[in-house]
Amino acid sequence: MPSDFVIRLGLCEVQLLRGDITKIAVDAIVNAANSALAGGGGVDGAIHRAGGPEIMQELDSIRDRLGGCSTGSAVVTGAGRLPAKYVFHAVGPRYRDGKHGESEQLASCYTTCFNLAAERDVKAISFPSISTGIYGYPIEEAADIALRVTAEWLREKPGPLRVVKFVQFSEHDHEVYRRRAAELRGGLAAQTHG
Ligand code: AR6
Repeated sequence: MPSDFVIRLGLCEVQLLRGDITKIAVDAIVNAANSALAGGGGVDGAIHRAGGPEIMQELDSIRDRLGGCSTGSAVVTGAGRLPAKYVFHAVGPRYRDGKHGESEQLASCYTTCFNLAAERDVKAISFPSISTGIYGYPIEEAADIALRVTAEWLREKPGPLRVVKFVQFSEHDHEVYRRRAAELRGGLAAQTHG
């Protein structure tokens, strides 16, 4: 799949792609899960369908041990039949009005996944647009948070990470990400190199 928008931040390439995240090979695929780790629709459903039952079996045992996963955090499983080593199941916030800590919780999803990636020597990671489907987070704000947290992370502790892929399912969301990235590009690059 061609990557139609690329930002270089230090040693890392940030790509914006339109497509199905389950088809794109990386080391770690991020899922937009729920706090019960119970599976669901949207990208979560697609990941379980494509990855097979092993992923849910692992989540069952994590749920037995930990009770679930809090909003803004993530848990790790293998990737079953997906073209990856890991799935990071991140739990984004349900959007209410933006005044209930949603932006901090969404930012925390991305930071947690970057931390998990660093602990596992992940070189390539892919993110869906967490919380912007069933959970209703406005796409413009969510794209800004995703891109800013990424730039901040890559500036402070890039580690072994070399490729970050943001995968948008719809053309509309892809256009929004591209527009936000273009607007932020100068600032993001300056932040990272400056
Ligand atoms: N590849 C990439 N992105 C996708 C795919 C795909 N195959 N399928 C959907 N998307 P959502 P949320 C996009 O609703 O808002 C689940 O039931 C989709 O267009 O999947 O965080 C969970 O179990 C949207 O832009 O996640 C939770 O209960 C984005 O993925 C709840 O939904 C996220 O939409 C989480 O809701």
